[in-house]
Formats: sequence, structure tokens, C-alpha cells
Amino acid sequence: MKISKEKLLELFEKMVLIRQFERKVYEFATTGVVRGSVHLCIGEEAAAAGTVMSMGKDDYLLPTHRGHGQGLAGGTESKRLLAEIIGRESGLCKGRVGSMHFFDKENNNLGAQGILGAQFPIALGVGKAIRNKKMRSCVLCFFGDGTSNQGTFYESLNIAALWDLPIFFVCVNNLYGMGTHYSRTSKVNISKKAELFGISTKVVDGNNIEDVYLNSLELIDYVKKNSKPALIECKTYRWMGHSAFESRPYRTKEEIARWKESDPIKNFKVRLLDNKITKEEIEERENKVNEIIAEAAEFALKSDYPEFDDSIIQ
Ligand SMILES: Cc1ncc(C[n+]2csc(CCOP(=O)(O)OP(=O)(O)O)c2C)c(N)n1
Ligand SMILES: [Mg+2]
Repeated sequence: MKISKEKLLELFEKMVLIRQFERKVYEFATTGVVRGSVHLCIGEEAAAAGTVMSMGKDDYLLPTHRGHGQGLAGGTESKRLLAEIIGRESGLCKGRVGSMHFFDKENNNLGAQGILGAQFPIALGVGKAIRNKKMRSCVLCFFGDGTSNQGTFYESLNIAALWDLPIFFVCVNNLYGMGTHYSRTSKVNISKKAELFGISTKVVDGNNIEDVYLNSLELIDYVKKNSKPALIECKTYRWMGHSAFESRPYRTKEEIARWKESDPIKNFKVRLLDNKITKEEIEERENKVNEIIAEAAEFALKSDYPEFDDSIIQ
């Protein structure tokens, strides 16, 4: 399948939006505007945008603790997410939950998880509800490479396969769980873990958005047509530390530099130019994103904090 010019530009714009958004969160985190931990997905933009942008409007999303990009790709407004992350009343969840637990009902985003592996049994419940209601939908269940070692992953793969549940498991394999390389945590590739249960899988270059997008479209179609689970493993890399405040002592400079060579945005730009998309059309999208992020930052910073008396009950 050939991706239309408009869609290529949409995919590009979304990746740029995710990166600029995360840069703003980093700025806020390092200047004390964000309180607590934030996990950034710079470098992983294609894995987020390529998978989520292949969702249908009746599909559901379960993001991870590193989920800003997944939420934005699903249509969440930058300004409301940014306000949420800095704890303001105008935030997506009225500033009560922050970076790791935001949800967005309007965009079928059922909520990010701070507990690794909690998303799998939730996906089973959503998948079962979709089946019971005979809907033609699916749920995208995101997880990281490290999380694939949790017991809930295996239990949920087993039930998803046994009950034919329409779950699209999306692994963002960025090679590390905190400071531990995947090879030190498991002898088995993530896709092989799902294949053991008879689940269809694809392993893709998670830094190539066309590859991620086209394979996701195919797998989502398969999941919905057959009411069966499937899994995609997107091989990518996180450029930043595990959280915004970490100094990355466990990776060499050379390794980071090597992965930066396969920057999903920079390389896509080159392919867009080869696809007869002009420099001006690309810059137009970049400028649009810069404006969105500047407005989002202004909106978030100008918003009030919630009232203390109303801090728990909404
Ligand atoms: C049950 C549980 N154990 C440990 C943690 C602490 N923790 C938060 S993120 C993380 C690493 C997750 O690695 P991965 O699944 O690869 O996702 P990534 O952070 O690389 O996106 C750990 C151990 C947690 N949040 N929940
Ligand atoms: Mg990881």
C-alpha cells in the first residue's frame, strides 16, 4: 500500500509535535516547573505515531508510563496534556494525575499506567467487553521491553489467545528497562514470547515510521476481522535517560550517537524530500508545531493550580 502525501505529512507533523512537546516537558522538568518524575520518549516518536495513527475511531488505547507521545498521537491536545503534567486545573484530568496516569475519554485513551504490567489484564477486560458487545474494535496495549518480563504479560497472552480477544499488543523495545539492557533480563525475544501462544507477530524498524504504520494497519485489520490478538515489536531507542533527571551512566556515548544516526524524524524528512514533498511543505508543518507548543506552554503556565480543598474528590 502506498501512503498518500497528506498522510505522510500528517505522520511527520505528529512526530515533530511529540518531540517538541517532550523537549518542553524536559525544559519544565529541569527548571522545577514539573514536580516528580517524567519519562520522555524522544527518539521513539515513530513507534508512538506509527502505531497509534493506524487506530480506527472506535479503537481504544492503553499507554505506558512513557506515554505522552502515545497520547498525543491519539489526538490528545498538547495544551491540556502539558497543563496536566504541571498539575494545573485546566489539565486533561484537572491536574490531579500528572504524567503517568492521564487518560482522555474523548480520544478513547483509557489511561496510562505507573505499575508495569498492569495494562495487560486491563486490556483483557477491554478486549472481552469489545467481544461481548460484538463491536468491530480493538485495544492497543502498549508496553516496554522490560515489562515483557512481568508475569502478567504471559498470563494475559495466554488468555488473549485462548479467548480470541481483539488486543493489539505494542512493544516499544528501546533496549533498556531503566539501566538494564534487555539481553541481561531474558534469553527470549519479545515477539517469540507471543508466538509461543500462537499469536501473530511482526518485528519492525521502530525508527521507520512507514514501516511501523503500514505493519500496524495490517495487524489492526487482522485483529478486528478475526477477533484475535496480534503483537508488533518496534525496535527503537530512547535518547534521554530513563526519567528526565537521570544521567545515563550505563550506556556509552558511542551507542547513543549510533542510535541518533537513525533519528526517526531526520531520516523521514530525507525520504519525504525524495517523495517530491517540498522543503517549504515540511517547514510549514514544523512552524505549525512550534506555534502549538509555544501556545500550549503559555496556556499551561498561566493556568491555576487546583484548590487544595478539592484535591482528592472530583
Ligand atoms: C511493577 C513495577 N515494577 C517496577 C517499576 C519501576 N519501573 C518503572 S519504569 C521501569 C522500567 C520499564 O522498562 P520498559 O518496560 O522497558 O519501559 P521503558 O521505561 O524502557 O519505556 C521500572 C522498573 C514499576 N513502575 N512497576
Ligand atoms: Mg525499555
